[in-house]
Amino acid sequence: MGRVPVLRCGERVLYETGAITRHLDRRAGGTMTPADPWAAARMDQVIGIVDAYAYWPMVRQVYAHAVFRPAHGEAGDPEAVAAGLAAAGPVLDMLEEIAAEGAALGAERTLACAHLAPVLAAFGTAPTGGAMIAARPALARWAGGLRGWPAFAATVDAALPRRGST
Ligand SMILES: N[C@@H](CCC(=O)N[C@@H](CS)C(=O)NCC(=O)O)C(=O)O
Repeated sequence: MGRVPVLRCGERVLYETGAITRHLDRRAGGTMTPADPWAAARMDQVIGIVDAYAYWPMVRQVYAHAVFRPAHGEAGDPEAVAAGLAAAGPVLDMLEEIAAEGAALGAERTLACAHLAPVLAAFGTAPTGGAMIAARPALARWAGGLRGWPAFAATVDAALPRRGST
């Protein structure tokens, strides 16, 4: 499909983010997958929600057109931003419900955190996106914790152009 990420391990090639993160976690002993079946199901549910409903509107429509393109001197499409913001609302509501239940949170980070963190961070750099996250208290707490996650903080600043930056 001409997409990233791709993991190359010797002769083997693996693509699809969820397959890559699950594979890496299993190789490391599964420390980012909860042992509790419901917590593991919530983790998988969040990964599914991000892939199916969140990535396109929140990253490819809102972040790409409100933040990334302008930061690179290209015009964003306001209609794409508006469509993305409209589609993001119900997605954030689903994530808020899961975050409020707490099963996907806990003291330890799960693969759901790894899947969700970059999408929330990108969406949150758009002003309306940040406000939409802030309006959902449990999700906002989750997003705040993810911003302070050392593994995430070590990569996000280099990866995400900020609005108004060059
Ligand atoms: N289902 C794939 C989607 C991967 C994907 O859409 N990657 C984006 C970047 S995050 C990409 O490569 N876009 C390039 C393009 O669409 O041309 C996965 O979960 O890995």
